[in-house]
Amino acid sequence: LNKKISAEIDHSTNIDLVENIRVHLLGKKGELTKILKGLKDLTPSEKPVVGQLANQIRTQLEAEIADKKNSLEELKLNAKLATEKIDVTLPGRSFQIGTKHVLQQIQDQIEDHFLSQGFQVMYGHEIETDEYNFERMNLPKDHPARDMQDTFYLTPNTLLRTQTSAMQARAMDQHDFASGPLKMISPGKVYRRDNDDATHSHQFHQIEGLVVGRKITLADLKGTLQALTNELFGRGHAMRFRQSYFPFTEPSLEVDISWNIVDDQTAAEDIEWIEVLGAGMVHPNVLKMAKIDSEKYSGFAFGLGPDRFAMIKYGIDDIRHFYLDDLRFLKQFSQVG
Ligand code: FA5
Repeated sequence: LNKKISAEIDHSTNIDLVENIRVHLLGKKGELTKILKGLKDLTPSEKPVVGQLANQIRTQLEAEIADKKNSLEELKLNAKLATEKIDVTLPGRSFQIGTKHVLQQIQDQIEDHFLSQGFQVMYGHEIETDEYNFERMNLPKDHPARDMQDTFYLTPNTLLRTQTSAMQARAMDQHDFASGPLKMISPGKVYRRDNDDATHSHQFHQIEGLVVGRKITLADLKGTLQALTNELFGRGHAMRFRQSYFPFTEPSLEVDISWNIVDDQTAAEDIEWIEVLGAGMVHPNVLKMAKIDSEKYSGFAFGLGPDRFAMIKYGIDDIRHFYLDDLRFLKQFSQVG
């Protein structure tokens, strides 16, 4: 029996077979177990002989089974390690890392500039009420100047904001003037039913600026805008102020920046201008609607188009490039900013 089983154990190729043998032999109804149980029926002289032999066989076979199990476990582990082997010399897989969109980079630069000048940054809502987008900006329901900004209405009183100026009144409502002047910028997306072309998009960005305090003048506005453009473009691009009209500012002006680099020698007709922002002194009606005493306080405001700033800064001739998600275009800006 013991030789036969030894051979069986030796030939077993997996742990289940070895376990089977163990159960057949040493389990509750196993052959050896039966012999051991049968000892009690033997004669006193047979008992010690058979008992000793059976126990010896049991010890031997148990050891063989344990050895076999160990070696089979080891084989299994080695096979597993072989298939899961990692070749650390293989080159790694590279991941595509996204970069900040060029428009976000320009917005960050402008925010940083104004933060350094003591302005706070306020983010508004793309869905606005007619009240804040128009009425509080001195544009009552039937005002003809509403046509200047063709609007996407959602309901008769809610719309996709056409200008970040909608944040002016919200900022004035929130500010405690006893604590000092209000100085804020408000960047974000705006929407208009404009026909898309090289310099117009139906969805674009604006950054509103608003300063309200004592003795704020047009000179402060000009200085603020000059400081921004100097920092953003260096001094090679010329800047000009033109008289304009907005219902919420008086006087109003628009600012153009030269597309090309110019100096004192450049002839006026060789300068290519692009309009980048509207601005002016806050209209007394706008202050009044915010319950601010227009005798005591004055302010300036501007609304600039960062998309156009980016076009000038990086020499991009078509605004639509920003919105087409062409990676060949976008990847060019992975290193700047
Ligand atoms: C306004 O939206 C005024 N809210 C600006 C303002 C604010 C004036 C505060 C006075 C005081 P305007 O419609 O001109 O104005 O737009 C301002 C700037 O947004 C433009 O100079 C231009 O840079 C940009 N812009 C306007 N329309 C588009 C468009 N369709 N696509 C891309 N940029 C545009």
